[in-house]
Amino acid sequence: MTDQTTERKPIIYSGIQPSGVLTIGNYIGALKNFKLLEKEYECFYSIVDMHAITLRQNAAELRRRTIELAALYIASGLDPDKNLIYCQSHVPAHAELAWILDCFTYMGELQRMTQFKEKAAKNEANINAGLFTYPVLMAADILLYQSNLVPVGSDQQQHLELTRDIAIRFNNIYGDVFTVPEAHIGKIGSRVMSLQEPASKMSKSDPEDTYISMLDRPDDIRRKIKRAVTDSDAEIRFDPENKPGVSNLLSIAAALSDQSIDGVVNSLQGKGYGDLKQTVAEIVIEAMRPIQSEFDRLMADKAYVQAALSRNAETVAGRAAKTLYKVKKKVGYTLPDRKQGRVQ
Ligand code: ATP
Ligand code: LTN
Repeated sequence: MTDQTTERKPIIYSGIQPSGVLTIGNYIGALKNFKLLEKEYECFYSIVDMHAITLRQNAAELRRRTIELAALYIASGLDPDKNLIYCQSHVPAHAELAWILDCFTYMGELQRMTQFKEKAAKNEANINAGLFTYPVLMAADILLYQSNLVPVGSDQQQHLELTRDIAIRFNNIYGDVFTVPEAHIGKIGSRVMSLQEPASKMSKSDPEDTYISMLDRPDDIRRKIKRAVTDSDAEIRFDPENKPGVSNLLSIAAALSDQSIDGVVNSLQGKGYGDLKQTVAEIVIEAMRPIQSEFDRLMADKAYVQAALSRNAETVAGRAAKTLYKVKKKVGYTLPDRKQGRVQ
C-alpha cells in the first residue's frame, strides 16, 4: 500500500475495544474524527480485542463484536483499502513490545491511572494484572507504528501522556527509537456524558438506558432521549457545570450536525426541553441512518470484512516488525539468524 520511494505521510493511530456495540459517545469522541484525517495521514485503526479481555468476555460474543466493529469502521466511511483497519491480536508484535515497555513503566505511574481506578472499582472480583498494565499495551500499539497523532476522547488523555513519557524515557536511554505522539482531541463532544447520570461518561459497558448505541433504531433513540435527565429550570443554555444534562444534549446535537453549540442554542430560542429533545433525537437518527444501512449491507457480506482484516494485518505486521527489531537490538536481545540457524 505504501510506496517506499515517496516520502511517507505522518501517521495516525487509534483503537477501539470490541467490548460492546459502539455508543454515539465513541462515534463523536473518536470514530467521527478518524475520517477527517484520512487525506493528510496514513491511518492505522485497530480493533483492540487484547484490551477487551481485561474484563471477562464471552468468546463467541467477542468474535461477533470484532467483526461488527470492523463493519462499523467501514460503514462510518473508512475505506479499508485506504485505512489500515485491523485486529490487534492478529499482530503478535503488540504483545511483544508491551512486555518490553512493561519493564520501562513504573508501578506508581500505573497506579495513578484514572481508568484503572474506575474499572477496578466497578469490577472488584476481577482486578487482574492485564487491567493494571492496560495502558502499556496501548503505548505499544501506538509506538510500534511510529505514530504522530492519536485521535481519542478526552478520557484517554492520561494514557496518551503516559505513552509519551514511556517513549521519551526509552529514547533517553537508547537514542531516537520512538516517535513521541500527540493526542488529537475534538473541540466538541470529546466527553459525551451518560443520559441518566450526566456527571459520568457515556460508556458502552454501562446499562442500556444510559447510552445510545450507533445501531439503535429511531424509536429507541427517541425513547432514550425523551427520558434523558435534564434539570428543573426550563432554560436552554450551554452550562456544563450547572446544567450538565442539557449541555450534553446540546453538544451531541452540535457534533452530529456540524453546527456550533451557539448555533444549536439559537435555533431553539423560545423553545422548551421537549423541543430540545425532539431536535436532538432527529439529528442523531439522521446521522446514524446512512451508517446503519451500510452496516447492515456489510454484515450480509462478512467474508468481505474478514478478508479486509486479514489483508491489513499482514501489511501492518510488516511495519510493526521494523520497530520491534530495532527495539530488540537496543535492549540487548540476541536475534536468531533464520538462514544460518545461528544466534547473532
Ligand atoms: P468501555 O465502556 O468498554 O470501557 P468505552 O465506551 O469507554 O468502553 P473505548 O473502546 O474504551 O470505549 O473507547 C474508544 C474510543 O472512544 C476512545 O477514543 C475513547 O476516548 C472514546 N470514547 C469513549 N467514550 C466516550 C465518550 N463518552 N465521549 C467521547 N469519547 C468517548
Ligand atoms: N485505551 C483505549 C483504546 C485503545 C487505544 C489504543 C486508543 C487501545 N489502544 C491506541 C488509541 C490508540 C480506550 O480505552 N478507549
